[in-house]
Amino acid sequence: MIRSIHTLLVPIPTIRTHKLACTVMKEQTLVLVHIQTEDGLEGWGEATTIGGLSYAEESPHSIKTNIDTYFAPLLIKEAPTSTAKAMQLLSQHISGNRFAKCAIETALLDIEGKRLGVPVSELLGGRVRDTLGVAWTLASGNTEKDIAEAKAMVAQQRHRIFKLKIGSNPLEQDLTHVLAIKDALPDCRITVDVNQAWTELEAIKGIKRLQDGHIDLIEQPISMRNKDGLKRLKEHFDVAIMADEIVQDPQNAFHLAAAHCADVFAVKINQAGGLKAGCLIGQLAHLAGIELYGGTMLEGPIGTAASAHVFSTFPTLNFDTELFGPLLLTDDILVRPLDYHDFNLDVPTGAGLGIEVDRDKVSYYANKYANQAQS
Ligand code: MUC
Ligand code: MG
Repeated sequence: MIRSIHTLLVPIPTIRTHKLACTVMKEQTLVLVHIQTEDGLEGWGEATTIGGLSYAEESPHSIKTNIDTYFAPLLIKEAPTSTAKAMQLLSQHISGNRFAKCAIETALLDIEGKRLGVPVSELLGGRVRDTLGVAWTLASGNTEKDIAEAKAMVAQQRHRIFKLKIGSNPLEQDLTHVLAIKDALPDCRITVDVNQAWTELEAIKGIKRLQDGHIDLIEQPISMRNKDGLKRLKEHFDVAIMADEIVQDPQNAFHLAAAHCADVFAVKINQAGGLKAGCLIGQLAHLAGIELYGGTMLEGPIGTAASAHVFSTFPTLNFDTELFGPLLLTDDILVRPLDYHDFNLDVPTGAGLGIEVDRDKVSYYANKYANQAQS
């Protein structure tokens, strides 16, 4: 039975400016959820979004406020006896708020795994892989800096798949940038994420040049509202077209999969509304013959560990993952950071999420935020 639910806003600076079509980030705000149970267990969950309200319809502040005001009182009052019952209760009484639901489910599964002595992956149907390939996003806004950054990543055996954030510059400038990076790194997989910035006509022009330049994957080139346009692009080009922002809860993913609107789905646990929802999307996409990619909402280490447990259960993961979120931050809030090596991330093996949160670090950043907000 749940005894308490606490939420914290934990902003951590990024190692460099991270430039997307929709925003420019200098820090990432983690919304942490800490749940304690009557029998003395505790679990951690995390929600993140990107650039306040610029990426999605929930912000760190709305996530915290809605958990404090609506989720926590409901869960304490109704006292659900399992994660499944708690999530059923939330879906009956709270519409939307998928990111907040994800944070709560993460903390509850962390507790359930600890109680049963098994990793979260085993509560989600079981892992079929123990390591995940991890892409890095080049988004400094400067071609030469991006090339130097990518070469350093390859030399450290950290990443050999690179995603480029484009769409905020004129089309020609973006294409020149991408093709220069592909030229400098011929042996690496290079993908682009347009974050919905192109019109369909711009996408036709842009994707043709990127396909000719041997770019491997084109992510969400046009508005998430133009589902038919995405399908047209998928059918017109050989290069793989990936759906990201448009893939939301399992029901919406089902319709996209049934209509085969994309070659690949980026699955994100926040966007899906939780870990089980993320697994469901992975399974249904696979059944529809759609390839899978493990996406990130630039989560910190708690959300990244949760995502890793989910992606470890996917039947196939041919486009790997982009679970680099913790590496974009200047500090880690775990006692032992997640293990990145040989171009991969190890899926944690301990009970629950298999991580230990550094409470001093969490308090330091949470207090810093609270003090800034007051002054
Ligand atoms: C997105 O749209 O995929 C993932 C990597 C990154 O840099 O931004 C995110 C969001
Ligand atoms: Mg994306």
